[in-house]
Amino acid sequence: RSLPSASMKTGKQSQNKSWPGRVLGKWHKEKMRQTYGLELIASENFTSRAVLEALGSCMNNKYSEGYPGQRYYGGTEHVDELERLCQERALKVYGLDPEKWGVNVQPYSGSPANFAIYTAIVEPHGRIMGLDLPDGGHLTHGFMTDKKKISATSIFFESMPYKVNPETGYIDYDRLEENARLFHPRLIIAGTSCYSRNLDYSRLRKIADENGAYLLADMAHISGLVAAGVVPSPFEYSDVVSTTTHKTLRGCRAGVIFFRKGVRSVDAKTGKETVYNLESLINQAVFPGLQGGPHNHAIAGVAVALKQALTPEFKTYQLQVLANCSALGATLMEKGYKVVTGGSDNHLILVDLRSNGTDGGRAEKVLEACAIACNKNTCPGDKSALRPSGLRLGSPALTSRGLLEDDFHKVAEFIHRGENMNPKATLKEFKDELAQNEKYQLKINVIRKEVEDFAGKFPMPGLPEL
Ligand code: DSN
Repeated sequence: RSLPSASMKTGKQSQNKSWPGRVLGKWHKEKMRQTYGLELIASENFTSRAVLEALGSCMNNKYSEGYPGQRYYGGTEHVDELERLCQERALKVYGLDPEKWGVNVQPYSGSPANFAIYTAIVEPHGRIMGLDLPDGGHLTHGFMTDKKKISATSIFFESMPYKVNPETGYIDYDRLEENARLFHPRLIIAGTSCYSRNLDYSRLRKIADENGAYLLADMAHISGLVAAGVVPSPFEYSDVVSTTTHKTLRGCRAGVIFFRKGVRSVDAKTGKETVYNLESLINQAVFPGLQGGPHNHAIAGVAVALKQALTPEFKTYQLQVLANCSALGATLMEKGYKVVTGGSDNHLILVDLRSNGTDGGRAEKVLEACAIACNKNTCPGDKSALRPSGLRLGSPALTSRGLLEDDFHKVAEFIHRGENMNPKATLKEFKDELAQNEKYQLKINVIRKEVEDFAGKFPMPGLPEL
């Protein structure tokens, strides 16, 4: 594949001759951007044609508030079958015994899934502890600043974050343990949005138990890696597990909640058993608590993705995601970049640009101009979330296009060349230069053209034109 009319200034990509006679709409341009660019956003992926066909199916048309067998609408016999199939596959993919685990496949995405869990098991203004957003946590894990409660999860619940050690970049479990003893959380969240190391679920379970807290694992980023068994699974240690389905899992955008059933604990003295009641609490919180009709087309897409996750090819893919991420990190470190924690156990790395004299905002924009998509991110110890020092880079999407380690060495070269374009400039200086200096534009366009030629050689999963 080549992009004959590549020009970032005119957007002439939309006139590509390979789609003759079409009035190309916005999504065609987006398809071109995805095909001829390098997608390194760690939370993104390219889903399969089968998933997109399920997502675009007549399942979109059906209302079915309620759960299989207990709906508020008629004509639900097929969506009942679909939802049950999706539930069965979700349990099977993670090797869960249906006697001990249940699953809700209706959440619209990860944020509503997490809010439903809090609604179910944390009373209003109950206490939660999650990894702070600037340290690699997610908004929905209770994010707030000293000035403002940002996420609704910090408005309706009391949030005390835990942090990474700013020197090492690893989670400071000792401090979390100490703070939990003072804060007495109802829920501890083991989940990340930008953390390149495996979590110590056993330690988190111990801290939760000491405080009588539930442990929620939000495995959204790593759920594909967990499904393939290539990173540690959170299920053994967790009471509840949430995930999105479109990141490493490679499905369509949706959310899933797994919850424990059966005995929660046995009193050492009396032998009295306490039983989980998460099933009814969580199902009620999702519907009718927070959502209306389930998105049956999304449930269909998830069911297809889960079937794919059961194949040997899926495991090969996930192993390649890990290998590619290591290759990317290693090449960047060879070129003198600082990678937080010195590497990665999973699908992402965080590059700390402070020693390069630049920041993540400028770096993101330079790379965007070179057709490389990634995102700025705070690094451990950053003082301002508005001017983060790092870049988050992930391997799942490009691995779905068939790139291997050697290709990721080339991707690292492209990143390095882009970053070397006026590296000390601020974001504003870079934007001014790009807007006003024709020679500078030409230099960027040379890199962009090479990136487009390189990226265009790899196949793109999904529907051919859309
Ligand atoms: N916004 C996603 C991410 O980029 O990590 C998480 O929901």
